[in-house]
Amino acid sequence: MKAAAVLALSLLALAACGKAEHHTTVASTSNVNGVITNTKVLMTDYAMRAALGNNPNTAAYVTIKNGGDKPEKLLSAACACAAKATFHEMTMKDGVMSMSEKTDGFEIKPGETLVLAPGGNHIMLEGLTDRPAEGQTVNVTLTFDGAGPVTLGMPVSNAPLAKTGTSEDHAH
Ligand SMILES: [Cu+2]
Repeated sequence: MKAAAVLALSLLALAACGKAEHHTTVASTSNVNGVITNTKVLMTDYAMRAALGNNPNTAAYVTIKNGGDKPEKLLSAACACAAKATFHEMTMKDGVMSMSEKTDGFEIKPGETLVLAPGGNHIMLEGLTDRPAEGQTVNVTLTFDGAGPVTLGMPVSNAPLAKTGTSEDHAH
């Protein structure tokens, strides 16, 4: 799996950060070849779906690995492009998939990975004030209880993440 290779590289970066962790109490972020590293959380495969027709909403996606030794909670998301950003959870009940708002955020245990991806749980951007279009990059800020706020420049696509299933693009 190419994704595993990316993760291994990210973990090396994380290990390096960990050694210097006592020098700073503020989570530092850096953007290296599309992989956001932070002292505690690693974010990959992030993207936003382009606004479609007159649809007032769209969705954004990200994969988050907790590389720290304490649980992290993804508390909220925000985008200047939308009136409101919420988390939506897809649940299968009696063979029917339904979408509901997850108001208490997502907990990510140490070593675990939260996947927000097309067809599954996602960040819902409601009441678009600035309609994201294919090819743009739009900032989304995620706030964690431990790692603090991290802003991701999300590439906008009509088919988000469709070609990044193996993350090869992120590895160079
Ligand atoms: Cu939704």
